Amino acid sequence: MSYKKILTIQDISCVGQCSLTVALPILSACGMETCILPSAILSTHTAGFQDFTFRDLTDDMPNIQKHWQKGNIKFSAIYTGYLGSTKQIGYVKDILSTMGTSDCVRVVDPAMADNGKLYPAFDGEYVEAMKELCGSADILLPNITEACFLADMEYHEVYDETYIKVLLEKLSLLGAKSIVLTGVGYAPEKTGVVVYENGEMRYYEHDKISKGCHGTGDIYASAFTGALMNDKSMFEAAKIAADYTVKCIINTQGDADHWYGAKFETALRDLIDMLD
Ligand code: PXL
Repeated sequence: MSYKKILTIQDISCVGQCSLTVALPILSACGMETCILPSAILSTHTAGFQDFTFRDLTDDMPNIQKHWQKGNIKFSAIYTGYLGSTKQIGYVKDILSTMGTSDCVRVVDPAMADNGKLYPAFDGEYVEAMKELCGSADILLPNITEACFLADMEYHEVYDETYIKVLLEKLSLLGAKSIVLTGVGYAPEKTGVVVYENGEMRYYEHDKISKGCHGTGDIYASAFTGALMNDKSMFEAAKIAADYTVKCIINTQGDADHWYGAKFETALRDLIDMLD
């Protein structure tokens, strides 16, 4: 594997183990030079903490991009997550189209919703803008809730393979080359991930840990991107990221004080072993 430079664009939640505080260490552990573009700075994430602060960094983005362009800085991969505003999505779209090397891989995690609901900061206008960003993705990485918002399909808790197939077909019309759909389970005690490539679905199923954790979408997307940039196939990367995320959840279970995130640091050694 050659040494690669990745850019990840998402928020800094100062406390809460999500977004950049997760992506930066995981991608570094995967052997990548990891550059960041913070979309916003929050005192904590928005899922369960009250009265968090929020500084939107939308207006800083064009100048940061211009500076990089002057220095001819390019990235082998660009991975986007939780963004700061609808206007910012336009800037991020431009960064995706101009800041990559000729073989750049663009991974878009449309981090905006879970469990059938949008996160508090987002609305229908944001969803419409996110649909546009999906068209710039080589790989789109939604959970089922996000996929439903993006494909204008009703969210169901219980579904079958036909529902997932229709969801992926509709989603692919937004223009992403491939889709990795997370949190897909056809039995109560199981979950997994569907990799949709060239119209074909491949499923990796694993045990569902009854109590999920906040931030696992970011852990998954970071590990997936890190594995992919280690020359793993999309399916192998999806599997490694799933196994790593499960390990993080297992290592967090049983600690009631740690309700806000997953102890992903405790399993970094396992992730590195999986890449070997
Ligand atoms: O993990 C997704 C995420 C990222 N960033 C912020 C969030 C959330 C989920 O709620 O609130 C600020």
